[in-house]
Amino acid sequence: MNKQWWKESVVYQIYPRSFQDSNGDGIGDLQGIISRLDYLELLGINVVWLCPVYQSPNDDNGYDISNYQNIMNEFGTLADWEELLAGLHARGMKLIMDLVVNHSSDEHAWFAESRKSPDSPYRDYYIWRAGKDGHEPNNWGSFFSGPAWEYDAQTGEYFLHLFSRKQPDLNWDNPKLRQEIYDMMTWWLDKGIDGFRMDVINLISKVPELPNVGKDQEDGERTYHFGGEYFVNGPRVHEYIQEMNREVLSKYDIMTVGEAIGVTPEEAALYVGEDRNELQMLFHFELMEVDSGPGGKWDVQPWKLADIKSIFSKWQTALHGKGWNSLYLNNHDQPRMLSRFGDDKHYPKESAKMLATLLHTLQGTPYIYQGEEIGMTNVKFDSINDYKDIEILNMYKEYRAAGYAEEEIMNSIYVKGRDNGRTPMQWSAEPQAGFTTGTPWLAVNPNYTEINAEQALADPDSIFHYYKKLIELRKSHDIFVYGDYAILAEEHEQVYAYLRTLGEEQLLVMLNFFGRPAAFELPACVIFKEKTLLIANYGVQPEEDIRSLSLRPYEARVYRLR
Ligand code: ISL
Ligand code: CA
Repeated sequence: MNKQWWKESVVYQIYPRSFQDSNGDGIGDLQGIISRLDYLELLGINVVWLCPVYQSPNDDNGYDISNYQNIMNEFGTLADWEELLAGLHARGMKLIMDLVVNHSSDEHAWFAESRKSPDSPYRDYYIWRAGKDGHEPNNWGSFFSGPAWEYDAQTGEYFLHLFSRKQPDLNWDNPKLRQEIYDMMTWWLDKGIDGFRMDVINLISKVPELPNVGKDQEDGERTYHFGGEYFVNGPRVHEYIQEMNREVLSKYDIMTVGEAIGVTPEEAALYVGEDRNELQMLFHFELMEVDSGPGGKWDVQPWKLADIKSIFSKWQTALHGKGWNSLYLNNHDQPRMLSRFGDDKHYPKESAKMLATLLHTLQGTPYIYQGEEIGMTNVKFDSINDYKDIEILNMYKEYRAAGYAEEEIMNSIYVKGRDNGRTPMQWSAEPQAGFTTGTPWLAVNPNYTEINAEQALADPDSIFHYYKKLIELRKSHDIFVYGDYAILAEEHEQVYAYLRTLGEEQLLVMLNFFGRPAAFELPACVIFKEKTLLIANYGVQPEEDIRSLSLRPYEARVYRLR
């Protein structure tokens, strides 16, 4: 087994805008994060992934960067950032930064130059094309609704934007642009950061002809389609990431994780294979799609345990000994995992702990998203006006225009909207959950009076303390990190159970995914002389026979077998 610090780490993701406000303007900031470092240290995490803190007009909350080498005014200064880095390092924690280089902001100096003239030396930093018959150059749609092209009157051409019109795609086929990015990455690494999370990194290479998706829409109104076949894992993506690795990443002892929309485990192995010299981990999206119907993200369907099991099993097996998994069930783009995969009404504590047990007992590096460790939930605002996310607001307009009922749209937003994960961190039962003394940029979830960190710290049986214990177990037992994985009783309709094996030792994990008891027979192939209970979310009699048992609602148990 190839031991690495980043395999043994637990990562905590911070969405700075919503973590802690220090000056009462309602926006989380760097000094706010600094004031909470003791909390992170207590939890026991090793690495902080900081979502973008660079200068940005905030069309997409920092994922539209206008200056990669400075800090957003609302968040503080470079000096504050240095203080944060030093504070983390002093406590033995590391920092990874978000790298958003599929696109920049349209307010970046490169784009300001680029749009001036077709002869600008920066023209080719972005993807410009002439229109076709008074239409966009092709029929690709943006991830955030509408076309993926914006007409720019100054030169009479269109530029490509896979995300918002204020996020023009960078042209990775231009070696000068690539060098600028590598220099910028080096600048941050030389400041002492410990790695990068790379935003939609598998979209950076586009098929140069930028072909239409499906048939040309000659007649009638133009419609826009997902053009993924021409930019997901595009033709030169591995060449570019290998170059980035050679020029930058390989020179440092760092951690890298790429966000990769639409990758299979086979494709993932090309990015994270240990012999590939690219990245170390990916965030894949298969689990994030288990509750989507044929209509896509907003077409909400119930998930099936069989799908969850088969997706985890597939990835655990495919990357074993070859690459490394990242383990997550929510982030700043996703609904809260407790509301999505657990039961936030009847069994919040039990189900949050059960899901945590899953994430911390598989092979891979677990990622905790802020608030997950205290059981934060989805939110339901009455009006669309209370929402702030560009994806939600654009989708709302599009679906309204297409004639969908208000109620149906709001329901999709309640279940899937990104603002579910972006409501302010709930620190205490004080006004605004202790997040701000002012008016928060996005309203606090009204359940903060019951669900908050202060309460969680005071209750020894809280979700927080359970996370802390899981993290300690992972740190003190190699088998949690390196053990190999075998699913048990695959067909069981209610229970997800598996074995992890390392040398003579085994871990037995049993998880009831539902709010009703589940009878479970341990398969005969599991043989042991001794068993020790390492962690559970209910009281368990140590002498209990585990060959045949009834698991309580959302019960989770982890045994060490010898
Ligand atoms: O899941 C999604 C598709 O509907 C989106 O929420 C998301 O845009 C996608 O997962 C890509 O995410 C990343 O890049 C975006 C940014 O808005 C997200 O916050 C980021 O994580 C563009 O930079
Ligand atoms: Ca602030």
